[in-house]
Amino acid sequence: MTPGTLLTLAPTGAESAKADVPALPVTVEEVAGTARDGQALGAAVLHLHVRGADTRPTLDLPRVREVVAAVRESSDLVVQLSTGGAVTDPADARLAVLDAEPDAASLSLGTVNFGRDVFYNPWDLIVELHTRMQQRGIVPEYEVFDLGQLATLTRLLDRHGPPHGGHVHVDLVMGVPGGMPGTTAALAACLPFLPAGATFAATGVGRTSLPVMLAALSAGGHLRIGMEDTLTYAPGEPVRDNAQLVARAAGLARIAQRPPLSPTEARQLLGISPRTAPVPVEVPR
Ligand code: KMH
Ligand code: ZN
Repeated sequence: MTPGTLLTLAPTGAESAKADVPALPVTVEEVAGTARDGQALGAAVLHLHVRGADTRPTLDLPRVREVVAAVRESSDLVVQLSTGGAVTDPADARLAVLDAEPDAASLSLGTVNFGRDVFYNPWDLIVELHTRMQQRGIVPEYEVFDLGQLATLTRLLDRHGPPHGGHVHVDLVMGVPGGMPGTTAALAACLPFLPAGATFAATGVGRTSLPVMLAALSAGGHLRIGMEDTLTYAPGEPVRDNAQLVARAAGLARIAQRPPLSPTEARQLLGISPRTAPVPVEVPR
């Protein structure tokens, strides 16, 4: 059993509009504050989609660099940039995100229906992301939306070698309309197909958030939480802010006797070099 729980905070995503969800962090200051508060409550990794000054999703490199720098100023979180972006983003712009020099980046392992849209992840893009991350010392988090994408991961590692840092970490993204359901049975079905030595986290989108969290903890997995995936805290009760979701996940992790890992411990687990000057943030254990 893994000793602690890696909490990845995905605070914003590319799908919700600020006008519809005022608590969504979109400005540089809001994202930096969310990172600081998230770390104080137990988050160790920030899965980051950047918004422009107009609050809409953007892959504009100067803006991405600005937000990455602000997060590093305000927290010690591992900065994991999304290379998934929005469903409308072209492959070259998604690849260019790596130029912002994050610690880590997401890497989606297959095309999936995404509600009424299609999230395109053809094999050649997967290979290009994997090999560019190897070359640049960026650690991937492999995003898996369906069971067959774990077979793609095995093929990728067999043909193109291990990721930078040598450790394979997978996030099972469950409950997307078009992907695998957010159920204990689906999570359990994935586990035998993880590469040897890999760790996994799970994310339950929407109302699957809580059952997926409990299933992942019971199976020794880690957690991704945040307003990218979950906007309702309980039936009829909108999420107040990302801190509320981190606090709930940290509490469940402590109940499972696998308390949240610090950013330093997360770096060790994921094979990311330590930060030279960590930002001191008090974390209750
Ligand atoms: N926004 C989704 C289309 C990722 O960040 O890598 C893709 C996504 C996955 O969120
Ligand atoms: Zn994302």
